[in-house]
Amino acid sequence: PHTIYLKDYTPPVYQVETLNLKFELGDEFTVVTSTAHYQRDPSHLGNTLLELDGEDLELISVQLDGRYLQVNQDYRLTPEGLQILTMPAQGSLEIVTRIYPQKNTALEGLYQSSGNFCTQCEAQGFRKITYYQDRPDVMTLFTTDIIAERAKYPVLLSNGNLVAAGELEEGKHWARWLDPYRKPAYLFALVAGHLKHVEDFYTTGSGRKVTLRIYTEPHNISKCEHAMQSLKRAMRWDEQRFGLEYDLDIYMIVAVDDFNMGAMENKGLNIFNSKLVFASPETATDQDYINIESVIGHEYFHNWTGNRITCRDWFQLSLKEGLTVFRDQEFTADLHSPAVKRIEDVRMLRTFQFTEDASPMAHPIRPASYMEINNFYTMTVYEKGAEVVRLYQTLLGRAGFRQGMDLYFARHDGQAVTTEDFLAAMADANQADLKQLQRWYDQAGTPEVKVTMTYDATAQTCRLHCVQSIPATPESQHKQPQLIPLQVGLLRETGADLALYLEDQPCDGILQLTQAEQSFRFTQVPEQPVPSLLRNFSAPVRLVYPYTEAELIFLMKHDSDAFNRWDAGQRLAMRAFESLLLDLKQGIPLGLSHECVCAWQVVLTDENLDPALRAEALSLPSETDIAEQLRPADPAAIHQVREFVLTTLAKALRLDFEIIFYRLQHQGVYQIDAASMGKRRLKNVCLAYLGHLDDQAVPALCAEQYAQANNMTDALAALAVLVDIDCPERVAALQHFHDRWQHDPLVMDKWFALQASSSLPNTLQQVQQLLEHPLFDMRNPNKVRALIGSFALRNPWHFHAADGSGYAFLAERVLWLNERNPQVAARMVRPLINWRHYESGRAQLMRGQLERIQAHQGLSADVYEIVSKSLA
Ligand code: B3K
Ligand code: ZN
Repeated sequence: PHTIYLKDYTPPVYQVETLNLKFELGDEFTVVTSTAHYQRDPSHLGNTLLELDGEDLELISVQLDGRYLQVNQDYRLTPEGLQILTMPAQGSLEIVTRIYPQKNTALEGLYQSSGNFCTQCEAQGFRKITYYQDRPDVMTLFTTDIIAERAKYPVLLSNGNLVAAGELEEGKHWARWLDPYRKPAYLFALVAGHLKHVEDFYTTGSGRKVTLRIYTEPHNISKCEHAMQSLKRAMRWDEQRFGLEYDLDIYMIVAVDDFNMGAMENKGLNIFNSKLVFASPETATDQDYINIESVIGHEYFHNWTGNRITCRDWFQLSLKEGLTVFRDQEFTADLHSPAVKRIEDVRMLRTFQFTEDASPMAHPIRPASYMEINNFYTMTVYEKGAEVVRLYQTLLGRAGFRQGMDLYFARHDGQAVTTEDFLAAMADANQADLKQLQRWYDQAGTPEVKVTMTYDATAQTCRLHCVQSIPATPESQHKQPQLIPLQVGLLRETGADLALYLEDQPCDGILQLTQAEQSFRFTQVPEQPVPSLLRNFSAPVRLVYPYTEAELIFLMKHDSDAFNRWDAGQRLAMRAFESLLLDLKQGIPLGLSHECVCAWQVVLTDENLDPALRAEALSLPSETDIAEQLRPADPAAIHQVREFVLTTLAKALRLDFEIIFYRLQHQGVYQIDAASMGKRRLKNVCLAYLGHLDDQAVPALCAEQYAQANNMTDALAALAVLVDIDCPERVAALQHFHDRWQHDPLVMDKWFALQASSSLPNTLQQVQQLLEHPLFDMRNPNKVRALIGSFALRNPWHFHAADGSGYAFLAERVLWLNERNPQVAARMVRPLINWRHYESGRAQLMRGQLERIQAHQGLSADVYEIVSKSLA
């Protein structure tokens, strides 16, 4: 595999005016006829080579303006595709290819899922359908004809509007779809199958009536209502918040069981992993409901940020993904609790993106090079990308941000653009100088901001001294300072916020860090304050400040910023873990300070605090978080120390946990509003703590909740506690769950995932046995993620078993997947890549498995890129 560089970008020589596709879908193979009208860019006078991408295609014929072309004379086949050697300035090319969707296990291009046809073209799947310039800066008008047997494939769908349909001989039928908007090939979609749909309508702000449809296999048709309502909420929200209306007469979503990712924003025809569509109280958790709403929103929002304005090239991926994630975050925040949403997003960012940014795969949100673009659909491009978009809003305010968006659409609608174009629109609309923000796009690594404070009682001034540094990452050793908005507050002894004056000027609390080292002097500060720093997580950085335990406890109680109240608790816990790990090493008996325990008691019992926020505060940093922050990591010690803290809190606060648990126990009719979800969350956090008590009553309590639950959230929460306890109730509940849900693959994914994350000693053995379970299927990405992904990512203690058995298991699965589904294989190998962060014994074992994978013959580009970079 070779490396592709951003600096080598050149615009396409030919553009395509129209593209007509004809699919003859068969039992064994599919014949694709593509007719494209090409137009050479007038600036390229002499260039007559037209290069088309193609992969795994059987070429049948090529015609130029009605004349059959001869191989080697008129065209040439290369490992990358097809070259037309004598292409005129304009001409129609008809290419016929044969493809084998039924044999497509990579789930990229045209493939089958549950016997139905579907496509996944982003990023470069279209080249597995026909020879074409498979790059996002080639946009054209698509017309798609689909021909198939009516009995097997009664529903035939593609992008845009259905313009004609009819019957053919031998039980076949056809349909023609026309998409009136120019689009790149990655947004093409086709679906054919035995599907049912639910239908609803949405009237846009300007009064156009849009038909909304969700297609599924018939047995799931009753589980689409939440997705439909979510879609309508998203359509309304985008009009209200960004003034953006939908632009076609129909919006279709198709749910499929076999899908590499979550969902895909194909124009007018989204294809979704069924996991992100189906919901009913019995089968979906609160988190599933929220995820569905957010991803339905995300794909819908892409219609403007991604489809109407797309990326010039794949290095610009964050242009659409960072922006669209930011939009879906704001959507969820506006509809539910902004504080809870912020906390959850930051928790995920810190656990997974910070880890990625400190790994051998670290890359800027706009990478400068890649081998396999599918490896760059990352936490960095998506989540850090969204944080960078948020920087604009923090700096410009909501209104300024909106003006920037308006200008971005006004300038670039219908175009394929770059992240610089986005930055320029934001800057120009606000007459602001944002040049320094460019560094966020070009430099990888999580910036560290070290703050110290000095207070001068005589002058009544308070100085914050800030030092920023960005760690070296593979793409560069020396970094330039970035523009970091640091939102701060100063708390009085009463806990109230002081009014802020910077050098006697009133200040809104947002400090702009632009240099490696910088001081800010607050005046009119009558008493020594406690600083609240990086409020609402105003930038994706690691903030370092020498807080005392007492100061953190004070912030936990008083900070007016809900995010920082939560974060103070996380810092307090992290401090405790750090010192306990030292004690453990030195053989000192473990203990937790009385003040610490009381601090959590205060949060737990604070009836004025939103239950969801109390639940967040009680959810301590995960073992993965601890491993990432306290290196080199010893996963066994981390597990022991974290269990110690949970058990200590459970014992000390048992009565409080019980009181709250019993008070929230029965809530009557299941509702999915934020308040009900918050209560369930708090109740189940209490149950999880109680699960750490060595008490006969606990399994019984869980078994009872499991049996009584009228919703999946409560049932699963009880089961999650039971899977960590070796008791008859565990066996009975797992068996019951299996028997009750064996007909429902999505629910069974939860059953597999639960067992893979168990802390009981024989978990790896259990996981290996589950591979053989009749309902397990290695070819289904959801199953792989549920069983193998959960084990490697959600069960660090067992995955990092000191004998290396977890690593060997993962490597073997990666090699199995490598042959069949490289994208999923490359995802699964990632838990090994941060081997340098672990103590030397484990580090060597992890490296050994990476070397074993690297030595394998026939490694896909996807896996090769990750493994070779992590060993470099
Ligand atoms: N754009 C798709 C991701 C496609 C992944 C290609 N390997 C989903 C999304 O971000 O909305
Ligand atoms: Zn997206």
